[in-house]
Amino acid sequence: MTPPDTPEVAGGTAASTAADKVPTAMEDLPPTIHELQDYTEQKLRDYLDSAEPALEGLLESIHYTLFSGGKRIRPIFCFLVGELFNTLREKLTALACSLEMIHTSSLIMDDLPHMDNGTLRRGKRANHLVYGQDVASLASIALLAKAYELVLNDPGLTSEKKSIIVDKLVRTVGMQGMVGGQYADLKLLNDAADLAMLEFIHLHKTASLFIAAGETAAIAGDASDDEIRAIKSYAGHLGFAFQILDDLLDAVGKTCEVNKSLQHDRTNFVTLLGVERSKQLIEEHTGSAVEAIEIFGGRAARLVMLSQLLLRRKS
Ligand code: GRG
Repeated sequence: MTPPDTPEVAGGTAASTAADKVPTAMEDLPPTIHELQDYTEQKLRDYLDSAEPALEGLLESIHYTLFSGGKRIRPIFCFLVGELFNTLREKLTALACSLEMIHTSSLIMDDLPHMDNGTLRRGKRANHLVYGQDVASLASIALLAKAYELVLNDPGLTSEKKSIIVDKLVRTVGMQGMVGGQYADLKLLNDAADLAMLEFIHLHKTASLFIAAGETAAIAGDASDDEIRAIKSYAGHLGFAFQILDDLLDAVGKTCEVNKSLQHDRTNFVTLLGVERSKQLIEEHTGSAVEAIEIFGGRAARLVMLSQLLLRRKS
């Protein structure tokens, strides 16, 4: 199955450095997914550690959403891609946290009344309902700025890689990416609710950050162009499967299970295609994602596992 064209991205891969490779001894077996979540959580806390006392309220608003039980899927994906290229975890830490900050920034903004007007996120009141729209907006922007800052100040990446990676992240957030997808969702969907429009929206709103996570992690790991293409294809299919399942959970889930505001009145894959076809599409995209990484053989086992985990998620 072919995913729609990926959003425009710039730059290429940088040259390899053998010093960045991890040993492959048995005692260095890859950590579990749960451990990657904990690691990400701790590093996010470290990165946000020091703040001007006067800004305590802003920091509290940031913490409120950043540490409210997110699944950390994008950082996990980033680390698993790193494992594929034997990249030291430390070398991907800033990038992984940056991806989670971008994601969190988008959730806070998405919930604002003039956007999706969400009131519940991860079983808690939306950020703006606790801290006000003014503070929530600033928290969203601060997280975005912090995300770029992390990568730009990462001592583990060369200047060339920093600039390639930040360029990709900026484009992923901007008009060619999440902002463009959100605009289409808010302003175009109701007048042109067909499959092509829906695919455009979800490619830009959701899949683009998955693609960026995989691509930037692969670049940091000195992957070849073919390898990067394979990872991007996997990520695009994964992003679509993820979003269609999100729509399915929206359609058939209960608020108490999904833990966020449900969008029953919105056009989505399920309202357009029905429950059965949506389930089929999730399976198809997951299958295509796995196919895309066949070039890595058994080394990609944990990415295959990730796609299966996401297929079975309930929230
Ligand atoms: C400020 C970055 C930024 C973008 C502005 C608001 C906006 C444009 C885009 C909205 C993007 C958005 C919220 C897409 C939905 C993606 C999605 C399916 C989120 C749910 O992801 P999970 O399940 O969430 O990984 P958790 O709660 O586990 O973190």
